[in-house]
Amino acid sequence: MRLGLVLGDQLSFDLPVLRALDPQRDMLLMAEVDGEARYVPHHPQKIVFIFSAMRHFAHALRERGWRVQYQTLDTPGNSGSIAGELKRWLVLLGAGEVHVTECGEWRLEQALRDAALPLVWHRDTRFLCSREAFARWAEGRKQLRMEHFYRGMRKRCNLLLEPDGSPAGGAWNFDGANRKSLPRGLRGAIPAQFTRDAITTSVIALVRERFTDHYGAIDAFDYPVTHEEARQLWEHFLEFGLAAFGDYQDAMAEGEPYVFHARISAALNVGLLDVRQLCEDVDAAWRERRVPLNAAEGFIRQLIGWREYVRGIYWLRMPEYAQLNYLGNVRTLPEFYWTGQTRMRCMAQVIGQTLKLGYAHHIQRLMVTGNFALLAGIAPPAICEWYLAVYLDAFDWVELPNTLGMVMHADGGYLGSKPYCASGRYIQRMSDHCKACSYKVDRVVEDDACPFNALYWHFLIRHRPLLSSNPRLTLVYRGLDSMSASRRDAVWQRGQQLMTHLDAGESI
Ligand code: FAD
Ligand code: DLZ
Ligand code: SF4
Repeated sequence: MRLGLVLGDQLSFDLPVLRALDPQRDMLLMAEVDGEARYVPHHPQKIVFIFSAMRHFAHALRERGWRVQYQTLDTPGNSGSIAGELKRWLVLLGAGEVHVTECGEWRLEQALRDAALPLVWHRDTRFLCSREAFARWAEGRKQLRMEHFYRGMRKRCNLLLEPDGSPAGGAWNFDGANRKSLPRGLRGAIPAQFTRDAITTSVIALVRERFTDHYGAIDAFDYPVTHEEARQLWEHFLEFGLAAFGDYQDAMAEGEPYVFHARISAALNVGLLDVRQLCEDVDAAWRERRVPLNAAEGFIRQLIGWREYVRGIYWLRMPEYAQLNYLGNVRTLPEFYWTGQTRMRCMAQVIGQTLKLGYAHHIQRLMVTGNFALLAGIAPPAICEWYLAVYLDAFDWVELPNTLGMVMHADGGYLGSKPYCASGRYIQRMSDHCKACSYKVDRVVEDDACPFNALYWHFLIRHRPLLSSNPRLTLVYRGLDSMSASRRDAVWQRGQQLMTHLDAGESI
């Protein structure tokens, strides 16, 4: 008899381990363990989501004839770690081999490799680009660029192509058309809703009791926990969200946590949705003229471009990638990231919805909480831990390159060509938060001036030796140089004052 491991983010019926084993002869192991639930202070809804989806998947596997050894968190004898459970059940069941699918996270894969177990590894075919194929693509390239990778993927996957193989609409990228702010009076799509069954209700009770020390509310939990529910979420987006996704991809608005975003990342990352199917559905929606090309292209780029690209970089560069700190940041994470208590309206909105829902869309993560961390010089491990803890979709393979590389520029520009630093003016353009803020977005040095403004210039001044030769920052440095010396000094002083508040543990 062989034992097959199914992890909390491996809930797919076509998981390689399931294809390699025989339901008649072999046994599957699924385990809720403290080690995975506590290695960062995960949002309570993230733990509910994973445990409930795991329990539903175990049921579904049993219905398909599999024997599943399922350990709940409070099963007596639970060793508390995945490696510990494998060792225990290998002996108890007298199994000869343990079959495992590549892990999402380097940390866990290393722990399993170190555990002296008779492991048989399987490549995770749920991704479109294997670790090896990405390494071949990257070989010999001095700089990696997502756009080049993406074009290759479009051709390889035959998505949004004309019959002659050229890109639909004559261009690979319609980003220029995808930067509209939300017009007054237009609301985002109404989100799909899900009812809690007995399994989810009992998991909520367990998490409420056991994880009182983790930040984030549990009450609003409203996520799909089965393949059928995830499909409903996806179809809801195809019908009500996708057509406007392109235009308003970068928009933010008061009280609009989702705008026209799909909200599928958590379900996709744990295996409740299949990326190939999603891409085919979007391609079909465009061909049948149900959605415009800028929406279909924008969406597919996120899935076969960014998602696969960041995973490729993660596995190419781990473990040393996690240690990078190009800008030499050392500041601790301000307490308000965990409470939302700040006078900065944009930050309070994004952090508030994050604590309530375990969700924020890409521009909120990149240009609000990410931008602030970059400008304020937060140490990469501290901000990476925050992103890994607070979002339902967060797994190291996707969170780390996005945070450490894209947001913090801690890899020196390996993943993206320039830091996404921005002043309050960007947030003003893409949202209505500034109107409701007690800071003034058009001021820089005054006590009531938007903190993003002085911090932006402070960032550019203090990192001048590392950043000024970047051709994509030439104009920005020209703007800095056109300031009078006294103005530059006043801006620097205001930046210093804000940093002093942060270092004293005060909210701003
Ligand atoms: P949509 O905007 O509707 O996009 C559709 C899908 O595209 C997403 O579900 C996701 O699977 C994929 N996608 C979009 N952008 C990215 C990206 N940059 N990288 C990878 N996939 C992408 N995404 C995660 O899945 N897990 C994370 O831990 C995570 N951490 C992030 C941290 C930071 C600092 C930033 C800037 C981005 C992060 N992202 C992460 C990417 C992105 O923000 C989320 O995938 C997205 O917000 C999920 O919401 P959605 O499903 O509504 O996405
Ligand atoms: C995120 C998570 C949590 C909270 N709990 C578990 C768990 O108890 N059991 C499990 O198998 N997986 C869990 N996961 C997902 C794992 O952390 C994930 O499989 C690894 O990070 C590797 O990608
Ligand atoms: Fe955010 Fe500044 Fe606008 Fe306030 S004024 S909402 S801090 S960008």
